[in-house]
Amino acid sequence: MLQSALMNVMVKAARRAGRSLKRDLGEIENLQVSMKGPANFVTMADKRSEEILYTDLTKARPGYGFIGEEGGLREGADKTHTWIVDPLDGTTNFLHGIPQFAISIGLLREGVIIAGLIYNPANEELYTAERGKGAFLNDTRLRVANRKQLNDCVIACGLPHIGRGNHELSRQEMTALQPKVAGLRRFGAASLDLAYVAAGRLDGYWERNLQQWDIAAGIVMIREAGGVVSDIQGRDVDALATGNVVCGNEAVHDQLVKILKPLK
Ligand code: 2AM
Ligand code: CA
Repeated sequence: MLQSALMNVMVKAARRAGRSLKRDLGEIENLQVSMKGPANFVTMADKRSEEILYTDLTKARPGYGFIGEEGGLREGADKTHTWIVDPLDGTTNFLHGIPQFAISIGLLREGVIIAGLIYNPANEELYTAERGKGAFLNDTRLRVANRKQLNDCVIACGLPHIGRGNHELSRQEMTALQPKVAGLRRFGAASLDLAYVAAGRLDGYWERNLQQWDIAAGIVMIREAGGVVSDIQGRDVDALATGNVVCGNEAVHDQLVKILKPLK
């Protein structure tokens, strides 16, 4: 695959941050048994990853703004471009030594996501997409799955955890979907769920209460793989404002919106 200069920059930064996360994951596996537990250590791992990404991306593209989960917005001189970065998506998985976590980098130009990268350093799966240039897993071009009947589909979701979101609404969603689909899944890293839909592994995915860095890269990934992504009301998600997302091929997306939208 011929990689653009921009994607080269993103890949290099992600691989360096990925090495840092992988080292830290190894430490966590030792810390699991300690009394204090690994929570503080994970926060450090998260921050280390973000600083690597900030340093590398800013060095290669001086002036671009940077929004990171840990450090918030760091403005640059160039107001048209902003990196939207999750240095460790799937934190709870990471904390438990479950190798389902990722670095997610999106690039916003004048309100439109033009490039995305999602990288799981645990298995070295690297998902990349640029607007108009397709989506890839490593060197392989991606295409969303073709299944159109929900009862053939494996659909992933998010579940709000303790103290967050609307648990009753989440149960209503399960009740509505469970009898209609071949399987429901809950993996715990939003960026990878989106990447899996782009790769045709999952037929669809929805989740509420997300942040822009969880989904920025995944949105362009899904679109470049021929899929459809919106918020649960069916509205465009480029603004990244609503924090909820539903996606799949067009047929699956539309059926999911139809089922989920009326639930309150
Ligand atoms: P995180 O691991 O970076 O926090 C899990 O359902 C997904 O929701 C993960 O991608 C997780 O990202 C994301 N998420 C976003 N906001 C969250 C929050 N306040 N609490 C837990 N998970 C959150
Ligand atoms: Ca996240």
